[in-house]
Amino acid sequence: MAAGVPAGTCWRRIRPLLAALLLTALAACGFDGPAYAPPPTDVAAVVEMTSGLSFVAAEVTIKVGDTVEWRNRSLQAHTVTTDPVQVRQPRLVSVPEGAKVFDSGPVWPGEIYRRTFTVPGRYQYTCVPHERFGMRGVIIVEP
Ligand SMILES: [Cu+2]
Repeated sequence: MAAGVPAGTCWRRIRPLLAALLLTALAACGFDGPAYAPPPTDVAAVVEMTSGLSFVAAEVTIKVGDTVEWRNRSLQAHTVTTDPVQVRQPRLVSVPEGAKVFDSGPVWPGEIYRRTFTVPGRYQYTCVPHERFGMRGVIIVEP
């Protein structure tokens, strides 16, 4: 410590700067919800992936040919998965007959995943890392 500078002064000066840096970093990670642009007009529904380990809304109804957009507004990666091979409880995921199963792979904080549904029916999906926490959703595609 330099002569004449009371102990703790340095820390008091640095602390607000560190706090600002931390908040900026957390915001960049989606802590406060990343700054998303509005969805394109061809997106029929937006589902948020939250820090509470849920999809909001958990159930969405769209028309065949519509696109759903998932937005990760949390601090951890999530997935949108209907592939029974990827999950612990295959009975909890499903797609209608004639539709292909899918897996978004990791959707990182601040990222978006979009999917267009061309086969009508009921799609039950889960988030692979948070399946055991009940992070599940349903897309109903009307003909
Ligand atoms: Cu998740």
